[in-house]
Amino acid sequence: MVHRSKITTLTEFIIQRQSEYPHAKGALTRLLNDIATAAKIVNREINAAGLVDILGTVGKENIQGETQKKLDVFANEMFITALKGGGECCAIASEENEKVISFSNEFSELGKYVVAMDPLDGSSNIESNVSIGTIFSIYRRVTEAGGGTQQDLLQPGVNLAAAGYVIYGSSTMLVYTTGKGVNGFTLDPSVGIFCLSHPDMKFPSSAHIYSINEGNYIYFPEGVKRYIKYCQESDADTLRPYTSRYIGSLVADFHRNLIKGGIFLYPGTTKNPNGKLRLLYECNPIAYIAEQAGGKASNGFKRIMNIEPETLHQRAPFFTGPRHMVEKLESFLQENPE
Ligand code: AHM
Ligand code: MG
Repeated sequence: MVHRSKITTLTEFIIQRQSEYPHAKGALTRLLNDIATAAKIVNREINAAGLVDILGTVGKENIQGETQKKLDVFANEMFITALKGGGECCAIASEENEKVISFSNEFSELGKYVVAMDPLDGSSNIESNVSIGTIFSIYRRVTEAGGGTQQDLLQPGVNLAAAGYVIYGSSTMLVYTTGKGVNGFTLDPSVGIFCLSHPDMKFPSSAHIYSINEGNYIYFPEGVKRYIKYCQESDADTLRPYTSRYIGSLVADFHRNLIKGGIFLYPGTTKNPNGKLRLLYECNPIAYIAEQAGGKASNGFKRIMNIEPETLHQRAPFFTGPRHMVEKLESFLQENPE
């Protein structure tokens, strides 16, 4: 007879976790559930992307000057709708919207949380069937009443209440943390339920991957150039030369590195000194997960989660992975200041 171990669903898991906080009223649980529900609907559209008229662009640019894909717009609307209807979130900052979306209806303005998100990260990969993701940051609001404001969203990563990502890959997973470790849930598509598949995720000690868009090499700071050469040198004790892996989709690159062990690098360049990735909804949530998985996230000189944000869409150089790899990279940058 085959014995199946108990299946723990995402909903069961977050309710169990909530019971560890005697004063919790379930608001964060409901908010995470709202995100998971929207993610399932986005997942359905992504899976059908080749079948229905959803590939391609809508002929507009977002605030970053990037062409919006139809799926970007769909995912953005879906998460906004789910969070607005859920009542726990009083404002959203999204990669796709220039300004904060404040929910000032009498239902949502009581929400204690705000969410910063990249609804569809890595969207340049959509047409080629490469993994894409959703990234989210959840903060407690700091204003007292009414719809949430920019002030609620311009908080450093150290104030995060929760963060996570959804990866739409060969399977769909939701990975999140509330500051008590990192747990991963795989969507069972036959029943539409996220089930705990990766409890207490940690970077493995045998890390040997580096992930960077080396096509930009000539624009990188000297410290990064030297670190890349270090990764390529032979040294059995440190598992070098490392393997190079780069998808061009932050969630997918980070997720692989979390499971297999590797460092992700998106440095500043001579053209873009702050790099490409956005602090509030790309760097901070991934940094929180990295730290909770025993790793580190830095802009090369400072912990990402300590950076005080000044604008919603600000960017930061981003290096994340196992602690020892990020610290090695930092030493190269600090020895080679520009
Ligand atoms: P996006 O949010 O517009 O999709 O851009 C972010 C993506 C990340 O997923 C990825 O790490 C990076 O851009 C790749 O950039 P590049 O193509 O410059 O290597
Ligand atoms: Mg995006």
